Amino acid sequence: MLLITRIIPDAVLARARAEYQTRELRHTGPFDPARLLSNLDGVTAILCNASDRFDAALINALPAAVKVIATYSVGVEHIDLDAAAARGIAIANTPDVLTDATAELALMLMLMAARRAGEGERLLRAGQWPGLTPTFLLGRDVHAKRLGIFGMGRIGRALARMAHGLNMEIHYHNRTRLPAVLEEGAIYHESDADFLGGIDFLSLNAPGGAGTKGWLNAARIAMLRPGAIVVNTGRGSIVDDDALIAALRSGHVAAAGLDVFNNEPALHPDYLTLENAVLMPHIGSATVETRNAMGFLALDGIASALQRFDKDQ
Ligand code: 8YV
Repeated sequence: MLLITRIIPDAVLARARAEYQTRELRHTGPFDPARLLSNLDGVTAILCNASDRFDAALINALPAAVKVIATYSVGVEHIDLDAAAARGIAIANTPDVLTDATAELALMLMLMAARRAGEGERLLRAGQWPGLTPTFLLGRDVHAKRLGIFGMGRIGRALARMAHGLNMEIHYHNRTRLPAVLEEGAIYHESDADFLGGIDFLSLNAPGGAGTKGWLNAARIAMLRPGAIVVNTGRGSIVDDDALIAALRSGHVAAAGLDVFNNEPALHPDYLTLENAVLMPHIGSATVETRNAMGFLALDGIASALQRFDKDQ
């Protein structure tokens, strides 16, 4: 039996029901481990979401029959991988199929933040457009500017390719330098200061977890050029919210485009007071095509894991 924690696209649910007996929690809001644990009789596979935290305590409480947890996400920092490995529980995620959709959203946030699109829309809807003047709602050019990508993985590289279309110069900072074939001309910076001091836009595309938690802090924000624009479609945990909010208030960071937040969905309330923050509710991969593809890939991962388990019996 396949337990599905959240509401998933109809096409994916239809395939899941065709392939498995399903138990569908259709859970919304904060994850409820107790509810999950009380619904696991007969379950061999779980399809969860990035907002469902499978810590060691929960994984150790799972019945022996559970052989695979598939997450409807590329990120896996919500799952204790060591605990799953110790239990012999396979983990499947959904890489690649969401790369371009997420990169598109990062590009959208760069453009919206630079061109003050959120402010413009709010002004129009509030009936406060004063009409055309040469200085009304001036933003900043994006074309031919310097884009710095923190986390030059699949999504970061897809964003770089899209930014080339705007004649942007690409810089990046990674744990390790990429081979030239993957760099595609992007300029690698080993040091934070070199990286942050030479860019106009910073896009955060690194994964979450302990290795990147709080990376964009007050000290690194101070290394950015005055007027830099920050975009985050990676994980909210990368950002020190208080530091970014202070920089947005001072104008040192001219604008931010944020799709991910610490403590989602309870984002830091001060973001809501900032006209120069463009805010999206974690919709990086949220297109019909991409979420279907993610679901099908997750089901493929479940099938592969169960086949491996049966073969090993
Ligand atoms: C998920 C995400 O797709 O893929 C990830 O890591 O953060 C999101 O794009 C989303 O959590 C699915 O509901």
